[in-house]
Amino acid sequence: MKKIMKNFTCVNDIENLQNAVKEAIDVKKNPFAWDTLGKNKTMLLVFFDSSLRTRLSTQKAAMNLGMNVIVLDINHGAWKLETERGVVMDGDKTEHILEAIPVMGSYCDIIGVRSFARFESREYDYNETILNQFIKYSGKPVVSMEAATRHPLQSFADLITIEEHKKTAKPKVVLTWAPHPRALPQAVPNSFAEWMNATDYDFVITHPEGYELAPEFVGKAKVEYNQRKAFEGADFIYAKNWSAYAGDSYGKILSKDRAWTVDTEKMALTNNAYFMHCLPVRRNMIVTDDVIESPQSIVILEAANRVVSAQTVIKRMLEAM
Ligand code: AN0
Ligand code: CP
Repeated sequence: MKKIMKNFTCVNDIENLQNAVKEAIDVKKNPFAWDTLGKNKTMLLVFFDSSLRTRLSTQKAAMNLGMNVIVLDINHGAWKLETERGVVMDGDKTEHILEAIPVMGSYCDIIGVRSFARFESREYDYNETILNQFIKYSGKPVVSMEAATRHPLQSFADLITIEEHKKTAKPKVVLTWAPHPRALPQAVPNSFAEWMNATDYDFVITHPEGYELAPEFVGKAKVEYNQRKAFEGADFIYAKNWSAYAGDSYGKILSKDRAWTVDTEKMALTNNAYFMHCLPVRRNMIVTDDVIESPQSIVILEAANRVVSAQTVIKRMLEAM
């Protein structure tokens, strides 16, 4: 059956999760089975923000499908873009995004976009203003490579990794906040929560007071403010820092409390849980050296699965063309 996928921005774009994981495992086993699917097709990857994994894994995924790939760092070599309509462009911005997007779209068949939350306005970020302009004006299928509110390629890779490692049908998965020196977006935890809520796992979120995620992402998850209690019996610990979402504290750091760092003593409370993090990770802020280097740490396998999630998504888009 042909699966139509126009854009990939959230869990709903993947439809049946079990089928998607099965397809991903097939892709992983035989990555070159579809190496002519993307012949003479071009993937353009546009970065407004830094990346190591997303840049390399998405490129590799498209190459495995026989595509040509172009990567553009907007902030290095392209013109400075104005993103607001109606602005008199007499400042340092040379080009408007409303021309730049359809031009970029005219050079490719699929377009990937990375554009983080800016923290200037919660409304601007949570409306996914930049990503939605790409969807509206590029004329091509759009893959989110982490937008303001979600990081679906990461969450899909996380789900694949959990499915590969789980020892029970419904593992206990704990998303834990951990400290970080800079204000980070909620995209990774939002997205992880959205994907976990689409499974039947026992899903728990733990964070200090004030770090509540948007209710639409918390969904049916259990929120436990006592990190140690949350860790009890966990099969997977998924660590991530995020800044506050709520009202006036949106985008702010409320705590850098290293009592929340994931360490050996806390991991001992779990059911010999696997440790996960999307990377890049700050050692001894988010997680101690001992935990990230332990045999239970699957962060490298998790990152490797980014090729698998991206290839499954791009394959579906090519099949729908
Ligand atoms: C980004 C974030 O937290 O969204 C990207 C993670 C994949 N992390 C940093 O900026 C450190
Ligand atoms: N996990 C992840 O998306 O990493 P990069 O920011 O390096 O792409």
